[in-house]
This record gives sequence, C-alpha cells and structure tokens, in this order.
Amino acid sequence: MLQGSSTIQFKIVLLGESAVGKSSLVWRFCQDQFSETIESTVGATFIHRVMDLGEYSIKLQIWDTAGQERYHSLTPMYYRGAKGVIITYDVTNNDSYEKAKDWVNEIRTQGTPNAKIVLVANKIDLEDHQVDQMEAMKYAESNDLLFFECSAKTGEGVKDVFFGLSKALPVKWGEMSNRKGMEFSDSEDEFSVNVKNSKKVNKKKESGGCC
Ligand SMILES: Nc1nc2c(ncn2[C@@H]2O[C@H](COP(=O)(O)OP(=O)(O)OP(=O)(O)O)[C@@H](O)[C@H]2O)c(=O)[nH]1
Ligand SMILES: [Mg+2]
Repeated sequence: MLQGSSTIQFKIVLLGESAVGKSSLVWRFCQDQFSETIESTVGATFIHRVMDLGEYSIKLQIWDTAGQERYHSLTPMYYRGAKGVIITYDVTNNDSYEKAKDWVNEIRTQGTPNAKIVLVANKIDLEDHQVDQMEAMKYAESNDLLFFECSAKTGEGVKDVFFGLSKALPVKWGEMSNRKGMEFSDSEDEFSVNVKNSKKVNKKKESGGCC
C-alpha cells in the first residue's frame, strides 16, 4: 500500500473504430461535457488525471487515439507501455464491435504483456442496438476483459469505466510520477477537442482529483 500522498502513474490508452465515442468518453469523464459535433481525432491527444481511489491516488496519463484507419500504423506508438487499455465499440454498430475484438487481439500480441483491457459498449442511450449484450459480456469474460456499458452523451456508466480500470491496475505496475526520466511531464498536460461551428475547446488540467 502507498503511504501518505504518494502518487504513482499509469499510461492508459483508448482504442476503437472511428466515431465510437472515445474522445467523447474522455471529455465526459474529465470535463463532464458532451458535443454532438465533436471532430474526429487527428493522431492522438492526452491528458493527465489524478484518481483518488481511497487508500491511495494514482495519476492516469490518458491517451486518446484516432480511430480512422489511416492512423492505424501510428497506434502502436501510443499503446506502447500502456498498462491499461480501453477498447470501445458503439452498440449500434456491429462492425465497430468486430473491430474492437481485433484490437483486443492486437494488444494481446503486441501490447504490454498482461495489460488490463476494458471493453466498453458506448452509446447505450441510443435505440436499435446491433451488438448483443450477452454475447459481448461472454466474450469479455472468456477473454479476461473488464466490461462496461455507458453513454458519453448522458454520462451513464462513464466514471465506472475509468475507476474500474484504475482499481484493476496493480500498484506495483505503476511508476512514481516524480521519477526522473518519465516520458511526459505535467507541462504537457492537455486535452483538446474541436467542435464544429464553434471555437476550439482546449481544456487544461484543473488542480486536484478528477470528478
Ligand atoms: N448518442 C450518442 N452519441 C455519442 C456518444 N458518444 C459519442 N457520440 C457521438 O459520436 C460521434 C463520434 O464521437 P467521437 O468521440 O468523436 O468518436 P471517436 O471514437 O473519438 O472518433 P475518432 O476520433 O474518429 O476515432 C460524435 O458525433 C459524438 O457526439 C454516446 O454515448 N451517445
Ligand atoms: Mg476521437
């Protein structure tokens, strides 16, 4: 167990087909906002969040990747070293579920060994679900994945995704956030999204814990 105010850091990454709602999940979780007109991510963005887990806090370095196929070759750069991986699909889009399974295979074979993977069924606020809930739950169970359903639009279940993953990350896998030579520093803390027909929304980290 960590003593006092010690904080350890974990890199986590969001993967999934374009438009499943990865950026929306991060935006909902970190800023409690949502936009129907959020623009598709280019490359990747990241943000740091401190998670108060009761006995100890951890610092998440959250990487939100671009789901468009043309960025696929860049993605290993972002999931390299990630101890936690959030793989999202859109419950109204079966192709996105199949793509999520491809991501699971890729992380299992090329990602951090034993990385904790969360399978996230997003957009549960919508009707006409194409992906069978039970089938996805069974798939998650048989592949040792955490499974959550949520809606970035309403916020339902979103905190559970990030807290569920955070609690599943063994403390010993983390790195002290003040350790020399960390890959990223607080000064790089930034998560920006573009919303069509409005000014760029650029959110800097607020002090203290998240949510
Ligand atoms: N109804 C509904 N719409 C959502 C939800 N989450 C995201 N969206 C919408 O889905 C679209 C795509 O959301 P993004 O967050 O940009 O998706 P993304 O996975 O980050 O996409 P890329 O950056 O291209 O990989 C946007 O129009 C969002 O408003 C949700 O939970 N419910
Ligand atoms: Mg995005």
